[in-house]
Amino acid sequence: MLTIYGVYRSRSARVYWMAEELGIEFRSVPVLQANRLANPLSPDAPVNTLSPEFLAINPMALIPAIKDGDLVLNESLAINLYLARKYGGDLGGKTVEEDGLMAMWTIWAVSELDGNTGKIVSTYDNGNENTEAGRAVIDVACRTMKRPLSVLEKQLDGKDWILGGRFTVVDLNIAEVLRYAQSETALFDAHPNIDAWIRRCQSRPAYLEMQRKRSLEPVEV
Ligand SMILES: N[C@@H](CCC(=O)N[C@@H](CS)C(=O)NCC(=O)O)C(=O)O
Repeated sequence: MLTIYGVYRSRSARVYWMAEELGIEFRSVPVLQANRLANPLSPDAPVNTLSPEFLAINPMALIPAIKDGDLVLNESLAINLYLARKYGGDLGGKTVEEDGLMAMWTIWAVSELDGNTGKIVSTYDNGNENTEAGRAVIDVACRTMKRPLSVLEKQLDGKDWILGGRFTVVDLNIAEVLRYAQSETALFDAHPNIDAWIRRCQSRPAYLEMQRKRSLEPVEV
């Protein structure tokens, strides 16, 4: 059975959403981010990204990670490409060409968006979105994403989904990366195709189920 290491309030949500889309049985092993704990190495700390048992799974000390049979993988979006290929049917590529496009869009999401959306979400999480310094971080992140977002906006012109005429792992991966910027509503107001598409992605039953489970997780630990 697939094992997912992580917590819903993290980039692991991407993998939990994928598992819900696939409808496969999975086991979730809670692993907290070490930076949410005052003393992650104390003997009574909950299992976290610096715990020796988790470092044996992912020496990068980051969630998510998965174990599927003998295979151990980390990197959320790569995990999803693997799950789509192995269990995904229409969620994965139907041809080698589609596989190529899925790899391209996913690597694009990591290299052009993820660092910036990560800065936006952490500025909001730290309550700094209205401070001068926080605003400056958000503005730079939004400016840096201008061209990539205009490319995605064009790609979605007249289309419900990014490629293949159906919802695929690429929609899921990019929607999850962009979710971290969703508090910055002006960004989405300026890109109506992206705005409509991300709402379509986020109204899927599997997404709502992931969010339901996420809402059961404590915000503070
Ligand atoms: N590129 C990695 C990034 C993973 C990552 O940054 N994970 C964060 C949680 S969202 C983490 O584990 N942080 C550990 C910590 O902050 O202590 C991926 O997409 O899987």
